[in-house]
Amino acid sequence: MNAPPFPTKTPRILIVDDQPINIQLMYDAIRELGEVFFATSGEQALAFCAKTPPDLVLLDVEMPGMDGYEVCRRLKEVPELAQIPVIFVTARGGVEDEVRALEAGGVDFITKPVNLAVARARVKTHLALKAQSDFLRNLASMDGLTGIANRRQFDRLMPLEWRYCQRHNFSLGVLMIDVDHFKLYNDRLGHQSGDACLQSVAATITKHLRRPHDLAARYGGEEFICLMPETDSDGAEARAEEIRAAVERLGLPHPASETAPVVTVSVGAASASPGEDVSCTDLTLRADQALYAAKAAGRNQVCL
Ligand code: GH3
Ligand code: MG
Ligand code: MG
Ligand code: MG
Ligand code: MG
Repeated sequence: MNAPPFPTKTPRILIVDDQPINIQLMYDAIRELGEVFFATSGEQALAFCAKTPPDLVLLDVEMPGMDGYEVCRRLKEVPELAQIPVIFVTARGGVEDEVRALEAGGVDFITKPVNLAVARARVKTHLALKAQSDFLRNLASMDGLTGIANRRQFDRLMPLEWRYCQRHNFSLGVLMIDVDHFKLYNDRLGHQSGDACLQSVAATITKHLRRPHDLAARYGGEEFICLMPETDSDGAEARAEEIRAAVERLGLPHPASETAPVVTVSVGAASASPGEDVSCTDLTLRADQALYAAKAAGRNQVCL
């Protein structure tokens, strides 16, 4: 395959086999194709994937303890790991074995003794496909103007974040952020300036969400939404105020705002406690109602 028309990082490949000699052979065949890691049991392989998901797994079928089929099935059960292509490598070359491997979720099947040129070619192909699908998945979840998560991604992640919080006994904080008098901004300065303004506001919001599970997304036109696990209502209000103040400090001149001479945002903050029986829709609605109150109270402010 030719070089892909998009940036790629060095792929990470995991070889799983209980026989060190097999690992060595496979390593020699594919080492130029990426950064290569090893595991000598199914359990070790799963632990490795959970910690640092690779871009491809070469998986032996027959291993003491957990066999390759089981390892693959378990990978496919975890949403974050299900996208990793698994190539089975096995001495059992029968049609039934091949079907079993594919049914377990494998993308390909290599029989031992391994022809190294064939192994290399297959690994190369599946790495290229993985890079392409990562790129497209990224694109589908990203807002084209601001580069932050889009509404589709937000709708997909919010239930997962809320479940994560409930499991760990965390509150979930939500912020709904809306640019004040943005229609007037466009009317006076043009849509291109409006676009640049949205990019600056999005970057400012992102800068203030530092924790790994925090999420900022473009919710609609000039509206943004943030999810902050482990954040109660006081925390949500404090973060909202930080963001509001930071946008004001950007000092983007707004020639027609009744609120301030610069671009400002109003923020609605809300949170749910882990024991609370509240849906994602209800929680978002709370933040939306708080935003409405912030607008009604004069804009450029935070309401809870
Ligand atoms: P309020 O303070 O009540 O929020 O007033 P507003 O003018 O900000 O609200 P309104 O909903 O009336 O207008 C939102 C404007 O946002 C209208 C729309 O043209 C603009 N807008 C939405 N998406 C984009 C975009 O991607 N780029 C630009 N430049 N403008 C956008
Ligand atoms: Mg084996
Ligand atoms: Mg709006
Ligand atoms: Mg509006
Ligand atoms: Mg607005």
